[in-house]
Amino acid sequence: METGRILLLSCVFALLVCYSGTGVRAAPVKITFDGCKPGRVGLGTDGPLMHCCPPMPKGPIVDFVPVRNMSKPLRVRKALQCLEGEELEIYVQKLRKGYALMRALPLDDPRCLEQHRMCHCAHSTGAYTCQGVGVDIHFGWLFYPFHRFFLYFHERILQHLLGDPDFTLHFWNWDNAGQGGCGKPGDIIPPMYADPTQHSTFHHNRHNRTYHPDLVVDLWVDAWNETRLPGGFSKEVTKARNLETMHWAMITLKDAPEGFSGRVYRAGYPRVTPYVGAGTLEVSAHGALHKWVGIDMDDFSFAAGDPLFYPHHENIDRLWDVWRNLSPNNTVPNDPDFLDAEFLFYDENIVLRRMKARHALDMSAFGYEYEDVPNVEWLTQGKGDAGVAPPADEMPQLAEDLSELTLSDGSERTF
Ligand SMILES: *[C@@H]1O[C@H](CO)[C@@H](O)[C@H](O)[C@H]1NC(C)=O
Ligand SMILES: *[C@@H]1O[C@H](CO)[C@@H](O)[C@H](O)[C@H]1NC(C)=O
Ligand SMILES: *[C@@H]1O[C@H](CO)[C@@H](O)[C@H](O)[C@H]1NC(C)=O
Ligand SMILES: *[C@@H]1O[C@H](CO)[C@@H](O)[C@H](O)[C@H]1NC(C)=O
Ligand SMILES: [Cu+2]
Repeated sequence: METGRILLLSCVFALLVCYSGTGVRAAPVKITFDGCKPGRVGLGTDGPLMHCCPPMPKGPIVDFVPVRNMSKPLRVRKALQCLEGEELEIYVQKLRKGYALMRALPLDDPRCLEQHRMCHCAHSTGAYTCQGVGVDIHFGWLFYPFHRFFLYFHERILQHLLGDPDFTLHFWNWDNAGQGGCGKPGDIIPPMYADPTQHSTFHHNRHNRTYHPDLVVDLWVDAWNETRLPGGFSKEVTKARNLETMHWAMITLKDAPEGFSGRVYRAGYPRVTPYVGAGTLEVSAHGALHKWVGIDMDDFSFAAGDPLFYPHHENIDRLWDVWRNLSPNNTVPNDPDFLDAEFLFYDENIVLRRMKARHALDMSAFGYEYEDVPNVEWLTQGKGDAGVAPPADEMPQLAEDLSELTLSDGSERTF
C-alpha cells in the first residue's frame, strides 16, 4: 500500500518534471550500462519480467564515431532477389557460415546471436532506464538511428567471424513488386532464410505462411487485429495494397502529426500505447512485416533472434535514406535531444561502444551504401486509385493525443 503510494507519487512527479512548461527541453535519452534492469515482456508495463541486459564489459566504454576510409570503395548492400549465379552461391555459403559461427559462440559472449536478440530486447522492453523511466527505442524518433547502429555492429561481427572485412549483409527488398531493376520481385520470403534444413539462417518460431516460398508478403497486416491476417487476397490485390501502403508511408502519411521520423522522445518520457508515436513507415510496412513473419519476429523480446530480422531492417534502413532523398523537405529532426541520444553496442572485439544518434545520419561514414533499386512502383502507383486499400479508418493509429510534438519543419505543437 505504502510502496504503491510512493510509486504513484514518484510517477506523478516524474511526469510533472518532464512535462512542466510545455516546450521545455528535457534531455536526450542516454542508454547506460548501469541503467539496465529486467524489462517487461509485451508492449505494456505490466507484462512478466524479462532479463535481457548485456554481459558486464571487461574494460571501459569507448565512444565510437564512424569515419569513412576514403581509400576503400563503399560496400554495397544489395537486393537479395537480384543476386544470381556464382555471387549468390558464395553469398549463401558465407551467410550460413557466419550465422553458424555466431550461434556457436558461448551464450555469455556478447557477439553470439542470442546476445544480439537480447540487445534488441533490452532497448525495447523498458529494460534500460533513463531518469528512472523504461526506454523503448521504437515508436518514436530513435527508431532509425538505433537500428542503423544495431545492424552495423551485427555486420561487423559477421565480418570478424568470417575473417572477411568486406562481407556485406544484403537486404530484403519487400517493397519491390518486380517491375524495373533486375525484374524480380522482392516481396516474397528470401529463400536463403526459409530453408528449414539450414539451422543457421532458419528460425523455427515463425508463422507457417513463411513456408510458402512464393506467398507475397502483406504490408498491410493489421498488427493489432489477428482477424485481418493475410490469405484473403489474391496475389494481384496484395501487391496493389502493398504499393498503396508504401505510397502512404513514404509520401502521403509523412504529413501526419509525427510524420516519417516518429514522435519526439526525450529522457524520462514514458512509453506510450503501442504504435502511437511511430513514424509512418515504422507503423505500417515495418510492423506489418514483423507480423507477417510472425511469432518471434512479432515480439520485441525475440525478434532479433530470427536471422530474417536483419535483412528486413536493412530495407527500413535503406528506405530512411530513400525518404530523405525524395524531397528537400524530408529532413531528420534538428533537435539536440534527438542528435545527442546515446546507445551502447558491443563491437567485434567485445568492446562496449557508445554511439550518438547524430553519427547515424551519414550512412557512408559506416563504409556502406545500398544498391540503387527502383522505387518507381510505389512512387507513381499506389496512390489509392487501385481501390484495393483498406478504408482510411482502418489505417494504423497515428498519434493525436501526445502532449508535445515537433513537426518536421522544427515548429513545436502543444496540446
Ligand atoms: C583504409 O583502407 C585501406 C585499403 O583497404 C587500408 O589499407 C587501410 O588500413 C585502411 N585504413 C584504416 C584507418 O582503416
Ligand atoms: C498453417 O497453419 C494453418 C492453421 O493451423 C493450416 O490450416 C495450414 O494448412 C498450415 N499451412 C501450412 C503450409 O502448413
Ligand atoms: C478486426 O477486424 C475485423 C474485420 O475487419 C473487424 O470486424 C473487427 O471489429 C476488428 N477488431 C478490432 C478489435 O478492431
Ligand atoms: C516543401 O514544403 C513547402 C512548405 O510546406 C512546400 O510549399 C513545398 O512544395 C515543399 N517542397 C516539396 C519539394 O515538396
Ligand atoms: Cu526494433
